Amino acid sequence: MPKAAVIIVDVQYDFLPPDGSLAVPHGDEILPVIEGLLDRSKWDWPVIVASQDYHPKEHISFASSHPPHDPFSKVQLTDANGKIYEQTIWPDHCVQGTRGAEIEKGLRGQLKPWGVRVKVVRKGTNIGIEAYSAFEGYVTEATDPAEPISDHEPQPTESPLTKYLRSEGIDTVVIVGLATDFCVSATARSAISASFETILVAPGMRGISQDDGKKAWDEIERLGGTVVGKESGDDWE
Ligand code: VGL
Ligand code: ZN
Repeated sequence: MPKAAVIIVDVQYDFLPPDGSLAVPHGDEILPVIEGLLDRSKWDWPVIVASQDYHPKEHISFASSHPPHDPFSKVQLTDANGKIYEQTIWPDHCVQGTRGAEIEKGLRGQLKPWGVRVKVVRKGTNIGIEAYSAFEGYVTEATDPAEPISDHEPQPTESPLTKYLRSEGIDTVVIVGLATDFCVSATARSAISASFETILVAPGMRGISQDDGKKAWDEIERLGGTVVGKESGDDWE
């Protein structure tokens, strides 16, 4: 029997219409899908993980840190090894301690009680490093609401989430959340690299760009993952 964890990526107010600072179009439509997935009378997940994009103020991914560049443009940055890379820059979002960073309330209610086998993974906490994948974050003992953490946590080198899932005997991950073309696809690619059987539930995710979201599904399938419910997922005009 496979042993599957569900990973809910970044279902936070700043990614949700109507007033998130980086609202994903139609992002709120995934809430009932996730509610169904977490219905304990239907499904019995041995592990549930919710990731939380959790940036310090002035994070490197914010356009406001790169004047005069506009949100959604790209800038060239230099990493710690002197390598130049391209980074899409965003409106300020998911700043630690703000409402926009909070996981959506209905979802939070369903995740209770936090603790054993229900974990929050926080990512993007290092001011100078972007982190899209939940596998680049910290497995926290966070309670509701968010606790403050240090602004300058170093990025973990080995993935705490991989370690945690393995310790629970998990071999399969079922992924939903926001946004398909960024954090969901990065999380799925990490999961595949770490040799987890990887399943995306298409109706439970939306992309910042609908087109790029669909390209991400193709890419995940090419890498060996599975995408279920494509026909009914993300089919708004
Ligand atoms: C995300 C852009 C910036 C995401 C996070 O959750 O997909 N996108 N930070
Ligand atoms: Zn972010």
